[in-house]
Amino acid sequence: MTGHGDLAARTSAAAVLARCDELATHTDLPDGLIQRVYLSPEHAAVNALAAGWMREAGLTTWQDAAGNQCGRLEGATPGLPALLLGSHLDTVPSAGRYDGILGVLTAIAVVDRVRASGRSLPFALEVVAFGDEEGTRFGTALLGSRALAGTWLDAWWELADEQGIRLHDAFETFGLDPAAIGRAARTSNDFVGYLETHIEQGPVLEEQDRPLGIVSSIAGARRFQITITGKAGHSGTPWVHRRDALAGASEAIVAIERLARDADLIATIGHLEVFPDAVNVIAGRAEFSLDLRGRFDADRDLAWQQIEALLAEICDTRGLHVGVEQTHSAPAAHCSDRMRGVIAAGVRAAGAGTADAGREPLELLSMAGHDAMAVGHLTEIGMLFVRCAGGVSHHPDESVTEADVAAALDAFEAAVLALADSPGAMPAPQDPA
Ligand code: HGY
Ligand code: MN
Ligand code: MN
Repeated sequence: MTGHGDLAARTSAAAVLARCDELATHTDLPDGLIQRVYLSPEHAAVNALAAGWMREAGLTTWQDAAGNQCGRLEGATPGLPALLLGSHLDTVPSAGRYDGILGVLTAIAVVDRVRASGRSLPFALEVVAFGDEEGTRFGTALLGSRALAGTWLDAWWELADEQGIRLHDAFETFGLDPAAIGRAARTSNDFVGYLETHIEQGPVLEEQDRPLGIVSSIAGARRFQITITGKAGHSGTPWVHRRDALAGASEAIVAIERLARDADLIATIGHLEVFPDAVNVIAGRAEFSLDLRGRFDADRDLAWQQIEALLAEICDTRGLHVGVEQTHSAPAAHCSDRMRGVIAAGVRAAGAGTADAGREPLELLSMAGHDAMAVGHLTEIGMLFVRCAGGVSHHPDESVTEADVAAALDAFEAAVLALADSPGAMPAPQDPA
């Protein structure tokens, strides 16, 4: 097929969903489960696929110095600042197939549509497929988008994965030069803004019977590795002589959950490891992760101080020792009025003629973190949320409907054109935050 039919076939919701399915086959897990981590062979494979689809859409492509897959379509004149569109292609273990991936493919499809329409925009369009939004391999998140934002920390080179492979060495194995990481950094003058489409990863849109929503802000997250140390011993040891690290960690975990609920925050302990981990041995050491997030950083940080005091109290009472290492911190990010406005215009345009026509678009907080948090250091950010069944994410049951993806494609395209049509479509470059 050539011509418009070919374009429609490439930029339809069905085509985007088929590409999500193709990307899902690039995994390091068996039995149809999905895991794709930063700087892995699977990461290289999906970068190559995305690059091919970007080129089909008319973009010139490159892989940046951090392993992000990038593409660019010039605007009315060459060299203009770009509207950056994108999301991430890495996943959590046993992931769904839309978290991040839908945003990358929506961006490519919308650039394809704009190019084919012949519209010349007052800015270039760039698409980025970030390589490490989740941070599950090396512990700290947003590595790809922080490299692009110029906020990379050299201390990260010593981070190691479960096999003990350092980030520095993983870079070289992937074919990247750690010394060149600075070349991935862009400046505020390179962009007029950043727009990201992402599944909601929450139940609100479904509860409100809406296919799409506008993100108002993104909750800031801090992650910790907490180690409770006691004394391993025979399971027949009398109570008075026991210093049970797992019992102490368990009491702390339940207390952290209660404190977070009361403070309207979200706390997740997703990882727990016990040593020596035997049925008839008192645990000498328990290590667990804590992911703490909230709408406002100050509330989250106050809660963390309370959690530290609570850990000390539990350990004092039980004769245990506690060690804490912060592994990740990202401040809350607010979507700008301008970008929320163009996303709203897109949602209205997509809703025209449907049951959503005339309904004021819904704005909602994202408790999930996103690359937009890092890109917000450079330029204004906006996000379009897409309904996902039951709000389920970070799970194989993650799912979206073709109709909602079609609405998202139309809304995202309309948002890009709304920015192009807005007065002063090229906002003054922002000073880095
Ligand atoms: O952790 C998060 O919220 C995101 O899915 N990485
Ligand atoms: Mn995720
Ligand atoms: Mn994501």
